[in-house]
Amino acid sequence: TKSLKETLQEVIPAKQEQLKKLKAEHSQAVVGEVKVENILGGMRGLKAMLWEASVLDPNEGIRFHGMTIPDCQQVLPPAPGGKEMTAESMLWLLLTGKVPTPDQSHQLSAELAEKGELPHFVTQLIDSLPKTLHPMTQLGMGVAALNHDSKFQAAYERGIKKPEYWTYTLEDCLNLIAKLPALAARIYRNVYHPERSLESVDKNLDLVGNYSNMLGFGQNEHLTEYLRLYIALHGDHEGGNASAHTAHLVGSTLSDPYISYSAALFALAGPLHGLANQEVLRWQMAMQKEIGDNITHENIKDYLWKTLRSGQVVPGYGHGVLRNPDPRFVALQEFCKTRPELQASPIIQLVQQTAEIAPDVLKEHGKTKNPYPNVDATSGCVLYHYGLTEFKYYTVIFGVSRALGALTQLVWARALGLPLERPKSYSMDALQKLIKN
Ligand code: NMX
Ligand code: MLT
Repeated sequence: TKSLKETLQEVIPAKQEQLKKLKAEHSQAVVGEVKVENILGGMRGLKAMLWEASVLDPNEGIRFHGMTIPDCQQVLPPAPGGKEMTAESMLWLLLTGKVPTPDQSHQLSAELAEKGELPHFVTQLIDSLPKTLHPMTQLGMGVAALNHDSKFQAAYERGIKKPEYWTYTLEDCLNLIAKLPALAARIYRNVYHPERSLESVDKNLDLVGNYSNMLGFGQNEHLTEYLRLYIALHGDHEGGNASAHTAHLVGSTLSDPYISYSAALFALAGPLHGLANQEVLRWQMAMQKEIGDNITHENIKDYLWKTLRSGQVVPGYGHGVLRNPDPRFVALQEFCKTRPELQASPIIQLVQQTAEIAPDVLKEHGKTKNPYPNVDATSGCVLYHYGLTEFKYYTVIFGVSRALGALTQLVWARALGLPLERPKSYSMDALQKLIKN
């Protein structure tokens, strides 16, 4: 059985060749134009980044190396005894473009579990932080601190050559992904359950099996399976989303993967991006409190209008690229349908009812280009139902997941020798001059 590194070694030369050819034969080809609206509008729609592992279609959603979510659910190996694809099999696909065998996926699980414990100084650092510090800030700090042991940084200081960059980057990326469950679970324990002891990494479990176990939910196989699906699905969403883009930008300076991904986590921690999943639960609970037991179509509609009239966004709705319901939302909703206890859950029912009503309200409101739910509209309610109720923690789980895609691209950026990212900016005066010319 070929290892992940051996598989990558095999696929890299063809990709390097493809890049060389693109540069040699098509450097001057035009694939779009830059309008003033792109510059003023957060670069929305601008075709300006190379990103290998996934491409987002506005109507049909994400494809990982050409595969839809249902395709992945069909072919990516689950954990022993489980049904949902594992984080490891998604990582393998993202990195190599190939579907791993169950053996390869389990080998990767074993490799990650082997590297999964945190260095002592990081546990000390995390334990010293106030419980009131947001879990995402703690996660970003812990990830940044792990760069103490960066192999890439040490090798760069020694003076390695460019073709060697990717191997050290890969080593750092795998080390980081391996340690994220212990780090994220420690933050959860410290902030919400300081009385609990923490499980150590079990060498026989997959990454998410370990994460669930360390969070204290190891006995709940349904929640563990949900987390597997959640973490695989949130892994990558092409390159332009704020967190992935941040990792790419920072990584392009040859910052090591730890500090590059730490920066990405702070982009994820904004309410227009990953923090929306925390906001959705907070908002749905406030809705439930206001409506009480009398949950009707009209009451939900009124609450949606109240939110919009107060000038706030409806969290979990809209998207920078998507123009249809997010297929990740659909896949997580399908998970709810397979289990009677989830279908009977009041919070899950409320999320479902809201998703039926909100698009029409948002269309009538007339501002958002996409009135449909994104993944954050539903990702938290299953966690809540199964007892992971501390929604300020939810973005941390997204942060554990997004490492799969953002770090994959760091490996590819180094393997392809991609340059420092440095777009051109203009002041309004300079832009006006440019328009006149
Ligand atoms: N509720 C109310 N207004 C909205 C919403 C919404 N859910 N979505 C967009 N709008 C408004 C938006 O604020 C903007 O208003 P204005 O012209 O006054 O600035 C207008 O509609 C046009 O925005 P769009 O071009 O449709 O959206 P954009 O690409 O700028 O932003 C989001 C995309 C996702 C930031 C935006 O839809 C939003 O704020 N959604 C709510 C927060 C959310 O769910 N974020 C999670 C995204 C997914 N993720 O995990 O990262
Ligand atoms: C994501 O998963 O990163 C979000 O859906 C936001 C995006 O793609 O812009």
